[in-house]
Amino acid sequence: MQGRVIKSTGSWYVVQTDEGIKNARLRGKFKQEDLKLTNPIAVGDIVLLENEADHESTVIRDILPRENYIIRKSTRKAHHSHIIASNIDQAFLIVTLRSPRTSLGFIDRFLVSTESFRIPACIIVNKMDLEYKPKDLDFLQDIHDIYDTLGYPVLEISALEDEDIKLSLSDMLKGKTTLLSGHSGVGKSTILNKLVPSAVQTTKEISKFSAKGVHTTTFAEMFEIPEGGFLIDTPGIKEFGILDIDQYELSHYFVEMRQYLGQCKYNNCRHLNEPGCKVLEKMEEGYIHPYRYESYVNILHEEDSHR
Ligand SMILES: Nc1nc2c(ncn2[C@@H]2O[C@H](COP(=O)(O)OP(=O)(O)O)[C@@H](O)[C@H]2O)c(=O)[nH]1
Ligand SMILES: [Mg+2]
Ligand SMILES: [Zn+2]
Repeated sequence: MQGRVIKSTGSWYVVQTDEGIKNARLRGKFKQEDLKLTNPIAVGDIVLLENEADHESTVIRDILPRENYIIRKSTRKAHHSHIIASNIDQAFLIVTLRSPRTSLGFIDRFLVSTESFRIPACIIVNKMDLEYKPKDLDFLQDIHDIYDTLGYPVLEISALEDEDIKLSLSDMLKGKTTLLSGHSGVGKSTILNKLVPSAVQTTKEISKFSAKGVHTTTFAEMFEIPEGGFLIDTPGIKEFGILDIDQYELSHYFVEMRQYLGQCKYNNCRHLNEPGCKVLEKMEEGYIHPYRYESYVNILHEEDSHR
């Protein structure tokens, strides 16, 4: 029997199968794509299940190769990683113009991550029902100017408007596994609860647990949307870290820089101030947005200081 892991507690897994929901345990060890992992199974994994002889319990026998996954450094074990979720079709970054304002730097970090994980990304500007000042609307215009042009769809919604949620989002979500991400307070839970009414209780329970300090580690959880598709909520994860991206590799994850790579004078160009740098030249000519270039430099330097 095959199924998809929709929840992990670390010791047992909730798996959705054609025969309904099964609670399964892990038996044995799996070889994992050369990764040192603290968790062998993650939400989104497709697994093979077997009933134990007593028919009372189910075990996970094997895991199918992952199409992709998002991962972060383990906080518990050095040189180990933690898979947050796998087999993701697209990632939605929920952003807001004000309270809290999502910075362009944060958006770019997110996009570097999704590019490195090979997951298509989309930017959802939420809380469009609020009144905004001209400077907030200028910021919205910047978001459109920068990301629409790069091929990252930018959508404006209000999670409080049922029409917006149903019409704008449902079509994009149908049949797909979508990761919801964004700063705390941007409306992720509101969106999730509107799309998956049965999730309400679950999210309440999780916050009740963590408030008491009983359940401090939060795991990603996957919810089935009644109209089709899955949503992955990652409580407690503001930002998945940029993991071991080589300084010469970073520019590959800036889609607009990719086409110029290999055209710089030096093949170990970091596109900072090297002579004959094609990326700098294109930025000066206006083909690369100065804000994006600024993010590139900031990420490069931050990553440098971690080395
Ligand atoms: N005005 C307005 N408020 C919203 C909208 N979406 C969420 N909120 C409010 O923003 C706050 C944070 O929302 P929540 O869903 O908990 O954000 P999360 O931390 O990303 O899960 C709550 O008070 C929501 O009611 C929206 O579209 N418009
Ligand atoms: Mg929330
Ligand atoms: Zn260069």
